[in-house]
Amino acid sequence: MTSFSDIRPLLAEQAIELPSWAFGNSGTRFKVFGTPGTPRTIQEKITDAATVNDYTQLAPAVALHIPWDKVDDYAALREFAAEKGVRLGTVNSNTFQDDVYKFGSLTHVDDAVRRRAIDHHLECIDIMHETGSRDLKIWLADGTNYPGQGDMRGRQDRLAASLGEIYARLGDEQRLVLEYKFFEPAFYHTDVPDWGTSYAQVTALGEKAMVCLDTGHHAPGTNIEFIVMQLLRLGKLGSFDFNSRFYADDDLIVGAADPFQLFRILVEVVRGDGYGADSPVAFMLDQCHNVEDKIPGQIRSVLNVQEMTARALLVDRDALDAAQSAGDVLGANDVLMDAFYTDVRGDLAAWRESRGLAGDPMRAYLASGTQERIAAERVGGTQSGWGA
Ligand code: AOS
Ligand code: ZN
Ligand code: ZN
Repeated sequence: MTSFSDIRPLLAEQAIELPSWAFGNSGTRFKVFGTPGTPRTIQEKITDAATVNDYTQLAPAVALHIPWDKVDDYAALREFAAEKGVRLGTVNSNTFQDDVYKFGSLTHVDDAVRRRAIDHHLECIDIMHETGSRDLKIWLADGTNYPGQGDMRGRQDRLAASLGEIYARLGDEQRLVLEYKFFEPAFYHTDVPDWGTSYAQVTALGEKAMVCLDTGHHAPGTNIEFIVMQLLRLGKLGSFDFNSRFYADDDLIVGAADPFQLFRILVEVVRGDGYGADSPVAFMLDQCHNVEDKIPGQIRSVLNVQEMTARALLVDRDALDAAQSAGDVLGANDVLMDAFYTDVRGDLAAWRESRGLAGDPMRAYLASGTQERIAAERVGGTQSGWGA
């Protein structure tokens, strides 16, 4: 039987990167709601991310988005983050907002557009050298809306060539992670729609290229934990974008829609040695807050990941192996469900208190007055938002 005291040291190894854009306003294609206290600068976004880390000790890094988080002096930004107790993490490129990319970016038929998209990624790599970031994350909006609109084969070949140029610029310690998404904004075909395509593309590049799995980017009913298992088995799971979804790419609080799915994913992460300080898998959130406050929204998410990680670590592997080997269908299922149904909240609260944190970080944050203070202080200027 695995007990909570067995997993205590492992819990300290959890690190979840927060996306800078989670702290800006976001919405749907119908409306973006402004929220009092929303950051106006990247420094204020980093400050808010650091607040999440102060209350949880789970979020030591902030992912940047270029150009939304562009600054003149990245060394100064790196120092600013360090003063707040966090570091700058994954750099996310953006080839989905300029008119020139209407018909694609790294896959475009026009060499001039493709060149521009490649150069944007080279600029991101230069920035990564200054920020000290390891990973370049590429998510492409490339695709078509109608059968016949584009030559899917040609687009795939151009994608490979473009990625090859970007990959060649990576430093020894840097990596490229290629994110897949089955649809949206393109509705007929997407150029990197699934893990297989991402895997094929990154495998052709080399060891420093890996797959990024966004939990919201699959068709309903997809067995995501199977994909996690397979990518870990193949040594190609580079990172997660955690969020949850009810319908499409909803980018909701992690574990809000389906905590059991989050548990099943984390069980495979643990099983495949994807968890822990030495793991090559970066845990990130990719989440937007349309109607709720952003800092507590991020606190909720990292706590949900921590809670399900604890439950996944509690799975009694020996008992599970024995039941599986014996063909004990219901016994094996019982072992898994026992871990899932274990309420770890009390033990986690005590564990936090032993590390100088509030047992209930969410309640402590809400009682701290921070939300009211930033709402009062951050008047004037322009609130940041998805796309700005
Ligand atoms: C888009 O759907 C993807 O999830 C991206 O990972 C992400 O939302 C984007 O890169 C933010 O800029
Ligand atoms: Zn994502
Ligand atoms: Zn997404």
